[in-house]
Amino acid sequence: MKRYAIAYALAAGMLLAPLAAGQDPGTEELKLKLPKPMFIGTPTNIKSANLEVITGKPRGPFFVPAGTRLLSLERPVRSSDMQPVIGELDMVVDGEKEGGDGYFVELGPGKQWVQIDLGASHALHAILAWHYHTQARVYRDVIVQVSDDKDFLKGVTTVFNNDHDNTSGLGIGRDKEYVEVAEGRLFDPRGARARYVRLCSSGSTANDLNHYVEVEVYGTPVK
Ligand SMILES: [Ca+2]
Ligand SMILES: [Ca+2]
Repeated sequence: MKRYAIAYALAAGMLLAPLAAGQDPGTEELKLKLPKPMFIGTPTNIKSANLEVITGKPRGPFFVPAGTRLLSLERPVRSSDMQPVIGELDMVVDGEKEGGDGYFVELGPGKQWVQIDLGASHALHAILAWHYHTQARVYRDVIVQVSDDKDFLKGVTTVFNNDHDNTSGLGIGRDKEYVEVAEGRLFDPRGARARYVRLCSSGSTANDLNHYVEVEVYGTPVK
């Protein structure tokens, strides 16, 4: 076999590699390590004004550009509450996602945020958050923003906002509230470029405190 023939065969083989439904060429499925579910079944007793329809179905595959990797592991974390009620801020990015006591950081009452510094601007392709998944609850006013400005004063892209009545003052959100589950919530930043990722919340259906088990940010370097 001549060299160009081998090259042709390799190229053909790559083109013939099976693509999953809904997958674009040049993408791959985002592989996640998910924690054990802490409750079974579909919660029916949660009342909230802006709640999405609960299906109880798993998320299904999510595709990201080839070469996407986890950027947030053990990166520096800042917060509006630098002295958490329970736990430490570095628990947000320590890779531990299990439910239960000892795995979450608890921030003070009302509106609070955590912010992860990725060290450099990246093209972001997935942001996952686990607030608390030991019991079914809905966190209020969940807003996910990214920016190259550590103070989020300029160049801010809002990835998700379910503050439908603008209690946070960051603008009316069009997204729905959701019930926390073990697979976490995936937010799609659609390639937005940023160094910093900030997540806001304002208590939950359980109490007025704010919790994070883990946040994961996936992306690719900016060339
Ligand atoms: Ca953790
Ligand atoms: Ca609100």
